[in-house]
Amino acid sequence: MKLFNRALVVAFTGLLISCGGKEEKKKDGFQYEEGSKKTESTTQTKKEDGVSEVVITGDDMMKFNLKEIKVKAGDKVKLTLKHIGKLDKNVMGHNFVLLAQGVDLVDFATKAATAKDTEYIPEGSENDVLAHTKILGGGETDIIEFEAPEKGTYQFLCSFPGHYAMMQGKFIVE
Ligand SMILES: [Cu+2]
Repeated sequence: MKLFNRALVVAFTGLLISCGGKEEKKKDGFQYEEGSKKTESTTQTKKEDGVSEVVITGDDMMKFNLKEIKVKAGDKVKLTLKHIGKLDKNVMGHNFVLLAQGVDLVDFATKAATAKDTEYIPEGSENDVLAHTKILGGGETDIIEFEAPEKGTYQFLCSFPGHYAMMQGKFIVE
């Protein structure tokens, strides 16, 4: 019985060590994904001369690869959205919408869902949206540049109808 317990402890420790090893690989904070593994991920930014570069992908499973994006205050943000799926934008369209602080994400997404003619950015929402890409279908990419807003935590989402529940995250300026 004692021996059995010991074996368990060893096995468990091994598990911890292997998990730790995996984390290690991400420590530069910049991980390239080519549709292989899914990430729960934290951030994908890189700083170069006052530019915070962000690459975020959306797929046919209605998912962004990032849940959290971090950029530096005062930087220009260069954000690339890639749709790595195959489905058409009328079926599985994705965009990236960064909301101003204090804007309710669900309220916004509900309004946006009926704004097909303006690519799901509701008319009159200029003050609610800090930045957004166009709607993309499978294989498409859009790149946008904007000034990082002031320090704080913001929310981002895909405003294609029904996607916000799965496709949202935090945009942190620090
Ligand atoms: Cu979407």
